[in-house]
Amino acid sequence: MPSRELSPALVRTENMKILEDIAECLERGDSASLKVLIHAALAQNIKADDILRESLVRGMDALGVKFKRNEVFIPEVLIASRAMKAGLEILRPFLSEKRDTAGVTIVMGTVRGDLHDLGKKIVQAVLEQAGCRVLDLGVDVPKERFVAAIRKERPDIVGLSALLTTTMVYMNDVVEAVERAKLRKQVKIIIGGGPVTSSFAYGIRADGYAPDAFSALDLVKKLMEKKRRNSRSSNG
Ligand code: B1M
Repeated sequence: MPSRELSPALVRTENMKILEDIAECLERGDSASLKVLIHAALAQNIKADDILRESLVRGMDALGVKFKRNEVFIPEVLIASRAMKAGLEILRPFLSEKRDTAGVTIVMGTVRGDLHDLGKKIVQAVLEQAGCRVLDLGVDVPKERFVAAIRKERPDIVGLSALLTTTMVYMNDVVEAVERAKLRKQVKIIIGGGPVTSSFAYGIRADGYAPDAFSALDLVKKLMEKKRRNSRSSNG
């Protein structure tokens, strides 16, 4: 009797199909179908990390291309953004959990003038799932609020996000404000977002750049490990 188990190749094809369908729902802003399909994908044991990467982020990128070509407009993008947030909320508890950054406090915000927060929310969800305590300052955050949050919360890391070429330059203002407040030695500053690059990060004296949420987690681990090594060597 033939086995009723699907071959690995067929499983992969079925998984690809559902991931593509979720991305399409996102592009259409069809939250209801997107939620159903995400639950179905999880029930098929597709990893939440893969759904996030291959469906939600990919769908939003495809919409971004259409937005640039004037094939879709702000209302459609806003509806898709709402669908993305709904999808992220379903995935959040299932994102891979490696609690090796427990106890790390991170203050995050999208810098002044910039209202894009979907990427930041994904970074935040991945970091929280890994055990970090993340304090989200929201969007359009002026440098003074970052400085005040460092004084109040004494975070290990400050994370800045920007999606516009016109607002990424404000990250430099935040770094300078933290330096002027004489708080620079007590925090690491990491940056990310569409137009940002590692050479830009270097240029503004940030401690690192991450292109996506999972790389942000790796960067946080690397910086915290370095901090631990430095404090061990200065203590002994
Ligand atoms: Co805007 N927008 N938008 N938009 N928007 C972009 C960014 C754009 C590239 C579209 C385009 O032209 N192709 C373009 C910027 C061009 C540029 O500057 N080079 C653009 C523009 C022009 C604008 C407006 C000016 C449009 C207008 O009004 N005429 C306006 C500006 C408003 C403002 O901020 N002041 C505007 C408005 C909007 C909406 C409000 C409609 C909406 C935002 C809704 C929201 O966020 N709540 C929106 C959206 C959704 C987009 C696109 C389509 C998608 C962005 C997104 O959410 N991507 C975008 C096109 C695109 O990026 N393809 C576009 C999905 C998300 C998961 O990815 O944000 O890149 P991303 O985050 C990633 C990484 O970047 C990284 O990890 C995340 C997860 O993997 N990352 C970090 C992000 N932050 C990080 C921080 C880290 C580490 C990693 O450490 C701290």
